[in-house]
Amino acid sequence: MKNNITILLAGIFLVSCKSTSQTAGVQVLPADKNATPETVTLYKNLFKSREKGYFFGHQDALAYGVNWRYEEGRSDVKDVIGDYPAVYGWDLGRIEDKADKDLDGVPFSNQKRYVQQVYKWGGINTFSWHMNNPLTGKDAWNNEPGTVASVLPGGAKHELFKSWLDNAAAYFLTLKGKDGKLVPILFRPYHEFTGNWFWWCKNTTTPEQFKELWKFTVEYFEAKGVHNLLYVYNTSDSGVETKADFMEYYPGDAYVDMVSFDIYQGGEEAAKRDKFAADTHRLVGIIDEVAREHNKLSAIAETGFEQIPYATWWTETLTNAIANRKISYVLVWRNHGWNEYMAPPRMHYYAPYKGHKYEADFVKYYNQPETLFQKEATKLNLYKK
Ligand code: BMA
Repeated sequence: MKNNITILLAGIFLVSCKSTSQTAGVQVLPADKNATPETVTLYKNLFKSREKGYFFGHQDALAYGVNWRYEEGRSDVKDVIGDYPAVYGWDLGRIEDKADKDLDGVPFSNQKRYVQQVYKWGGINTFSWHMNNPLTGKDAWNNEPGTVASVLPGGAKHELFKSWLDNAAAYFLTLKGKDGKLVPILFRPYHEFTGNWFWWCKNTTTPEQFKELWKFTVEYFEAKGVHNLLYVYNTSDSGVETKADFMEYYPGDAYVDMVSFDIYQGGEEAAKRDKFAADTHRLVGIIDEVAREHNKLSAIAETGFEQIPYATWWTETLTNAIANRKISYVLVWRNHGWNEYMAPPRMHYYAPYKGHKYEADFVKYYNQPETLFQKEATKLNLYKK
């Protein structure tokens, strides 16, 4: 009897520990201590919504799709399932030069309207930045050694780099909803840094330089009064075998709100599919563990299988890879359609469109209880306490 009571008391203790740590998760605050009330509320609600499932996201979802561009209210995802994604990815690339259009041709004036529309629906906006190389003036993929050193304080391109951050800051401060509030943004700078294809990647940048770059950026935006950002740390699948690899360039809990990775399936062969599934599963395990240990959110910030040439990619490959891990969202890359600039020129898209051979599988995926799209996001009232 005494033993039974001990077991019972131990059980009650364990249950209460578990609920305390979950509550602690909900109580954490964004890295930016002056984050706007809506940003804080979104952050807290994202912790809660993990219990319901994960949001589905699509890059440039409202701007264009396969065989269409700039049709108000249209989205390839919506054409297939009758609902929009819940997360909408955008890119700042070319804001450096105050260009009219982003690097993929979307007018910033349109992008801004889409961001406002998403906020009105109660969806989530996320931004990456394929920032040009400030040292050479070429694009983000110009991985000239020494570029990061050149933009840090004391570097030859520091002032130029700051002027680019100024342009981004000014733009972020124009993203206001009809309610006059700044739209909260999941901001994912210096993405995929464990690869070797961007100027901020680890092949040309030391951990100290990367951390300094990251902290400088966060502090610069804060000093400019930009308080509607949640900061998303993001690796590629490349270069990350272990949790230690994932954390090697981590700038610290005070500068990060969400941890994430990008991964793409590279081919149709069973071996490629199995590799994608195994790598994704392992990486989701790593971000899940890091998120728990550091009280952060986690996500698959970019993924996809170009043209989705596989009948059950959504309901089997991707679903099984995520399994029962608690992530906030998974976002698939853009539906450009025919892309003559790619080598070789080809159809470039990652979400299905109406008429896609395997769209039925996406409908099944949509109907899974754990995948959350816009209608669910609207119900969750992510910007309300
Ligand atoms: C790549 C491709 C490119 C695009 C870039 C940035 O994956 O989609 O066409 O310019 O992302 O969006």
